[in-house]
Amino acid sequence: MNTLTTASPAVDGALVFSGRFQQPLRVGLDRLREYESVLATPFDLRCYTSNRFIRSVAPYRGVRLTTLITEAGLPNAVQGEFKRTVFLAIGQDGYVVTFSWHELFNTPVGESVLVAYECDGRPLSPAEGAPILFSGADILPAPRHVKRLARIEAQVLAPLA
Ligand SMILES: Nc1nc2c(c(=O)[nH]1)N[C@H]1C(S)=C(S)[C@@H](COP(=O)(O)O)O[C@H]1N2
Ligand SMILES: [Mo]
Repeated sequence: MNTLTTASPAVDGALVFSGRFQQPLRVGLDRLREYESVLATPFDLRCYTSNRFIRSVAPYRGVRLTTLITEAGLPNAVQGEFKRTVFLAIGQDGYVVTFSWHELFNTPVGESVLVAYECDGRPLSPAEGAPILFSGADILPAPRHVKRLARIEAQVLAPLA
């Protein structure tokens, strides 16, 4: 699948890949189902700042973030620059969390970073937070449990002289 658009602001429920990808990509909530899906294990949502238990979350189904990033194309204008790429995951409300290329593609953490569109066998609606990005291997999962994920922005860090 190859959905080419401009890097325009996200419309309702659409996820935009912008910045230093080889091509901008925009994936609507329905289109997420067209990719290979992964079923997550249930987990407890806990806030990092307070350790507060928020709620137990039934199994999510979603597509790996790495699958979508690979479709948008990692930056490769300069040899190896993908290895100094960071990805900002941005909610519709402007909430931002970070991932590194190494973390996503070169550690086990990346295998459980999903863009979820289903929970407990039921489709998630935008009102319920869809699409939800979450990192299933995090110690305290709430910070990187981004509701209403709107954009993934690729930034290539400059080499240090
Ligand atoms: N879009 C978005 N997602 C977010 C946040 C946010 O501010 N915006 N806060 C995170 C943090 S720090 C916590 S503790 C939980 C809070 O989850 P709740 O709103 O379901 O209680 O959401 C996480 N996901
Ligand atoms: Mo939090």
